[in-house]
Amino acid sequence: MAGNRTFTMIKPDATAAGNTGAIIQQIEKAGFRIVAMKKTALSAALAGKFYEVHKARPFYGELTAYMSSGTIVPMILEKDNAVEDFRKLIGATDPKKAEPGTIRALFAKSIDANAIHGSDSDENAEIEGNFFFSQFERF
Ligand code: 3AN
Repeated sequence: MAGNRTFTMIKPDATAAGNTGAIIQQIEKAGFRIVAMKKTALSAALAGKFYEVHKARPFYGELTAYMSSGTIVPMILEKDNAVEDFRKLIGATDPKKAEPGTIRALFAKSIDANAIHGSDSDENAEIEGNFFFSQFERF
């Protein structure tokens, strides 16, 4: 059965462009409830840890450097069928291929600076949410 929580983070390109509020509005309008949220930044080492599953990919160095280049807004979100519905809302990894109206089509600059992250499974949503939030930060 699909779970009802996912994890997201608004990436440095989107926070720097002043799109944090507009993106949160799209998320809430789509029916997601914000369970936890904060503004923070990752060191290169912590970004490396977060993206450890991509360690073997050619873009790993670029990705971790980029993700530690500015502020991010991580969130835990709740809705039925959260992981799948959220990935539909954000659109394809490459904004050029993202459906019109999706968050990446609207706000992403490139395949690496692509505005927002969305967990790809219930299991990863749990792991990623736990990476950023303690039980006392969830409401
Ligand atoms: P998604 O975030 O859509 O699940 P993944 O899991 O394939 O995409 O990739 C994780 C992150 O790595 C992406 N959000 C993007 O920032 C970056 N990335 C993916 N593919 C590339 C690529 N070919 N070149 C540069 N960065 C990439």
